[in-house]
Amino acid sequence: PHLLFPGEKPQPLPAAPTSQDELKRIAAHRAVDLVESGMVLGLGTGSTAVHALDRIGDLLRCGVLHDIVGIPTSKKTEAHALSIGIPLSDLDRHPSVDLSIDGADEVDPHLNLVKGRGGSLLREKMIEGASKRFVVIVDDSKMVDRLGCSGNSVPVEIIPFCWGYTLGQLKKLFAGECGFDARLRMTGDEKKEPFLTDNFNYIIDLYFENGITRDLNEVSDEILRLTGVVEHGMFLGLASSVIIAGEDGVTVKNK
Ligand code: ABF
Repeated sequence: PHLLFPGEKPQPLPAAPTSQDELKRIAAHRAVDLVESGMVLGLGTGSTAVHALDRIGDLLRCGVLHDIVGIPTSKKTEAHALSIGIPLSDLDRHPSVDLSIDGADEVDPHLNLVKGRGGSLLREKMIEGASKRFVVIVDDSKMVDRLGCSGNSVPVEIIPFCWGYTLGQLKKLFAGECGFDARLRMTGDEKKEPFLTDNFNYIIDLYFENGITRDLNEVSDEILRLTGVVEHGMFLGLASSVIIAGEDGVTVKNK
């Protein structure tokens, strides 16, 4: 069932070529079709998730949806959701989330994800992990054969205390990997200040030349075992469905 404003006609898929942002919007709107009044929603972060937020805001404003509570996965999402009138809560007050909708940086054939290029991976993992259903929305450029092989990083959130030590520990963990690199994420005009997450932590970006070739769960455990590590951006087995928008249409993959 498609959620439509009163009098709104279902939109046919636009003729190709379609911009990447349009594909993100199409995937996001398809996910919002799953939202029902009364739900507790995990609200994702990023340029794809923002289309879902805007749609939910519009549907609330015109009364098609009501009694929605949103749990934002970042301060940026919190500010945007408030600006468009989505009532907000948190996991303390709503520990069980009905549905989370969020983007991803990479999706592998088993629906494992890399997330966190935007730096919000910790709150995303807490909220999406607490969700009965987690729907990922992507354009087809995010689909990969193996996590870490798109040239983008696998982010790891660490505590700032002695970050150089933690960086060294992570480098040691992957010393045998061909072409592996790990770098502290920097920000600012001259990229001289460490990027700070919403939780006042740092991010170390791991780069794998050929993607992660070892067992993902083992790699996850090894990273999490390092004491300075808070969380990493591999979301293994968490996604219930992935909605992929491409120029040929929308594909939905379920776990
Ligand atoms: C967040 O936004 C992430 O975890 C991921 O890093 C990113 C995807 O961003 P976009 O939709 O802008 O490509 O959900």
